[in-house]
Amino acid sequence: MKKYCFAICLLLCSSILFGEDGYRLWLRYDLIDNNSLLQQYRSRIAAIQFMANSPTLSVAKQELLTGLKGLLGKKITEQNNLTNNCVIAGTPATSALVQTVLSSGNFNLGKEGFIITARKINDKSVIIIGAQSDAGVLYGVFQFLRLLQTHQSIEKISIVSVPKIQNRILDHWDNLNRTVERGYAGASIWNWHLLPGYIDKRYIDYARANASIGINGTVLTNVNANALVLTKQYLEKVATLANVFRRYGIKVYLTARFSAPVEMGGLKTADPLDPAVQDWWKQKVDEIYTYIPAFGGFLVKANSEGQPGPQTYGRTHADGANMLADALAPHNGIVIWRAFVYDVRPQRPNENFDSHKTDSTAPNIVASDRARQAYDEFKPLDGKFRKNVLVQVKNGPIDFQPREPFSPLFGAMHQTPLVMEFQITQEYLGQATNLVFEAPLFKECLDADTYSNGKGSTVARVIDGSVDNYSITGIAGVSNIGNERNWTGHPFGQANWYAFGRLAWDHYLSTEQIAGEWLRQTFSNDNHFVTAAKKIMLMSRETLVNYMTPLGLHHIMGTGHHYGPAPWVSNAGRADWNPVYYHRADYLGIGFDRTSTGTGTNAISQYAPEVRAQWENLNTCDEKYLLWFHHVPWKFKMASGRTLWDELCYKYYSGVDSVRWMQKTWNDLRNYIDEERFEQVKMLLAVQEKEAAWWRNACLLYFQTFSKMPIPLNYEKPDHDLEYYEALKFPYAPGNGGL
Ligand code: BDP
Repeated sequence: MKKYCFAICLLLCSSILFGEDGYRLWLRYDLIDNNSLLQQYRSRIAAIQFMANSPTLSVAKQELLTGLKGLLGKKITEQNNLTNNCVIAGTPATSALVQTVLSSGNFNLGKEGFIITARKINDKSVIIIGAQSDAGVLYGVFQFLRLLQTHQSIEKISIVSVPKIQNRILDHWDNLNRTVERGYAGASIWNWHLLPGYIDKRYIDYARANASIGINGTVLTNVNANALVLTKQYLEKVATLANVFRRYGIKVYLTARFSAPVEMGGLKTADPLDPAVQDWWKQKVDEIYTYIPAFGGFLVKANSEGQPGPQTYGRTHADGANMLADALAPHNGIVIWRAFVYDVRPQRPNENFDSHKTDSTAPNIVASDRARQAYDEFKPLDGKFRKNVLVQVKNGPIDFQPREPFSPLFGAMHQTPLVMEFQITQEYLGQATNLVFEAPLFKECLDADTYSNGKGSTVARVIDGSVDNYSITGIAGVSNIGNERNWTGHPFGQANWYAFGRLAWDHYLSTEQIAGEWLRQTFSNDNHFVTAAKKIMLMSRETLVNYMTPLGLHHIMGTGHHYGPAPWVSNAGRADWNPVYYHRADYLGIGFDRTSTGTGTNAISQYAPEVRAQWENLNTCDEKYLLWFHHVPWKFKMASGRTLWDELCYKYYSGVDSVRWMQKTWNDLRNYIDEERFEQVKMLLAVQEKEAAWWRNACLLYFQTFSKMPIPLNYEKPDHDLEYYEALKFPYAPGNGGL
């Protein structure tokens, strides 16, 4: 009996320890399940030669040993001599062979690049993982393990990989009380209360995961900043995290609350031109570097959504950024100043649009197109920032919507390095219940041509510095990580963290490749599984656009928590927080006229002529952006031959149909992966199907009150009336800050 209990306990423990709960992310390193490949790998990788004389090389070596042991199912020995089938890893400083190989070619690896190459040296077959820096070796090791995990041939391997963008950063919107603004995966992983004494294993696994995809920076705190993090008590905690992360090549950044000199320094002002304020920041920055010698710098949200900033004192964004930049410059720190601003022209409190008006020429439209504001404010400041200031721009001109055209700022700032800001957390993309693979959204923006310096000036080439020769470059993703066991809530949320890192390293990678790699490492290398699951991933973003905001609609979600549809809302605190401000449905039609015609806001003029030409004409505008740029009559004839109203119905219905297709496809995959994650995804897809139908029904019933046209009869009927949807309330929807 005792024996029996013991066996059960063992079984339970091992399933708890080794169950597929998602904790291991894409770094599972399970035994290669293809026998002939396993034999090939085993014979090719008999030993390693790896002199690890630094913290970074030590973790790289440890990772290589752990990974190989798991994947090959045997302990790998270490060799100091050149032996056959050895993997040799290092820098010119730690390995003479690496030095010889690197100096034999013109590799330009820079600070972080690496090579992986199969060579014959003195008759011995070896694989070299070489880099100029320790971090480069670490990235090379992870790439090598990725090749094995995804079952690639390593026989004639020859890879040279160099990141295209220098600063590849995760932005955490984590508060010091461990709530996460727009976080849907539990509490913040930073356990401030237990820091600095207690180092949670998660910090190490977080760093490993980031390093494995090339992320080299982390902003620990919310852009809606709390000055407390700049106090000694918190800096000690930050220092502990920074120490853990440094060996993985990751720098720590903090958000700086602009009013900190008043709030914590006891000064009367935070005016950036006041010498006492400048001095306060200088001293504060010097102090930070005593705790965190490799501190990256500050991320700042100023004069936006109630945050303090230089305009509070009649100064410009450049004045504010430059003050902080001067304090950071002696330490090689940088300032990342956000362009997400829309406070400058405060609107009258009751300036709302009455969407039931019979004409669409409401007053103040021109003055208050939020889509224009970042450009209007920042374009005049181009050239006025210090060398160590970067301006961080959200991918679209409004706010991380399911689809937006790229922000016009990407084509406008020739003298200021721009950082791309993507939102990985799915605030507007179904939060943690919807399966949405974001790589297609990221790529759509990165591949868009700004024409800012002739054809081919893509957004990606602007931010990687090749269009305007920026000397510093950056890309940031707002994190979707929390303390849920699987990090991201939805198991497929991990793919978005992964995709962000991979694209930040190399924006030329295709969405197919990223999805495939991730699936193989995270679930299975079975080709049938990968092909089917990849299809689900690749269609998921367009599917979501269809059931939420097709044809260029945007910002029609619930107030505050942003959960679910609420196109009817017209009473939010500011005009431009209201869905009716954005869709402008009336009896004539629907959409926001941003053209240069009399009724338009002329936001379109912020783009290069070649870009405008794609969107300016109602009859030729890319239909993806039709209602973003035009107010379109309900009976307007679309490319499909349908009226606009029928097309809108068609899109909403096809969005829901696609989710059903995703469900069906997933159900067929039961036998290919573990029960645990299969069931999780299955349940979440069922939730997603309900939410998709809810979006469709609520939006169409509401817009129908203007179009007065029927939902075509061949479609299933909405299961409730409009009043029902309008009455739904979600007081404790997550991610909204409130406790
Ligand atoms: C909006 C979020 C808000 C953020 C803001 C920002 O709803 O919580 O503070 O973006 O980026 O989308 O600053």
